[in-house]
Amino acid sequence: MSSDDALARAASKLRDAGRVVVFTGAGVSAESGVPTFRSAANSLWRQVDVANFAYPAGYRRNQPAAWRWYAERAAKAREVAPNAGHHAIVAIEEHVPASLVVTQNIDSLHQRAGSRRVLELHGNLREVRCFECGGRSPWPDLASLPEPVCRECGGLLRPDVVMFEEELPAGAMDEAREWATSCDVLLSVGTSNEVWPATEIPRYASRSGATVVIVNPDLEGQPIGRSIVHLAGKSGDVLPEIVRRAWGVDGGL
Ligand code: BV8
Repeated sequence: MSSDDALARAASKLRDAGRVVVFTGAGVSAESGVPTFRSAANSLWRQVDVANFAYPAGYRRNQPAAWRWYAERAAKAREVAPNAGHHAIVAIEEHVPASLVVTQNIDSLHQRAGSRRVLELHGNLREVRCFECGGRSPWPDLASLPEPVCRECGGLLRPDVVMFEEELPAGAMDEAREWATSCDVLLSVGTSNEVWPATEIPRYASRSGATVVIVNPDLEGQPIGRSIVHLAGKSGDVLPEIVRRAWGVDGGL
């Protein structure tokens, strides 16, 4: 299928959809300047050893370096801005009767672009919490702390993200599955599909008869199938184009 045919098919399915899920990964924020994890030269896992930062045991052992690494990411997330891809997703929400953004991202860019229903599977960089007492604080208040020590109990502070080997927020996968198995279209944008259980979400949709539209410059290893449409390209280019074709509006604003 040519890319023009694929774009036309995706736009047509979206225009006729009553219920849409937009499932996103780090790639949707790449054009905002947020590093991805595994793809480009600037990917995070090439800079640090994930075992020492994004696993609880490694995080506890590797202080204050791991705390500072997350504090820098939280500051970066506050500095960057949503891109045309995030804004096109908001345009989709405005034109579809029911929609949900299910994101693996922790940068809050969907919310800052104006998305109203965002399900964060892997937590966020807005807050800090204590490993011991669970006390929470907004990150900026604590970013300058040299040591991540909880003021309430003296415990170790951590970002409010889901690290590897930690459970996702209670009910998150249930809600994601309920939406994925009842939607007409699921857009999978900017994810390598490497992390479980999030990686199951496009499969739920495809098995339930939805059209799955995959947007990624690198389609290698992405799911294939009769109801799966591949759109090669950056989300900041492809998503506004789909919105233009579906509803004749400039979705990337
Ligand atoms: C759990 C938060 C139960 C922290 C993250 C063996 C096999 C399979 C699974 C496992 C296994 N062993 C263990 C597991 C389970 C494990 C897992 O999946 N491991 C992986 C490494 C194999 N999962 C877990 O541990 C989960 N919990 O299962 O609990 C349990 C209990 C005890 C023991 C075991 C299990 C928790 C998972 C959550 C982990 N937290 N991050 C932080 O961010 O620091 S995961 C991390 O990866 C991020 O959240 C990220 O969102 C996520 C997925 O990555 P992507 O978003 O897809 O990003 P990536 O860089 O990979 O890809 C970017 C894509 O964008 C690329 O395709 C690129 O081509 C594309 N792109 C680039 N530019 C653009 C673009 N696309 C569009 N436009 C562009 N411009």
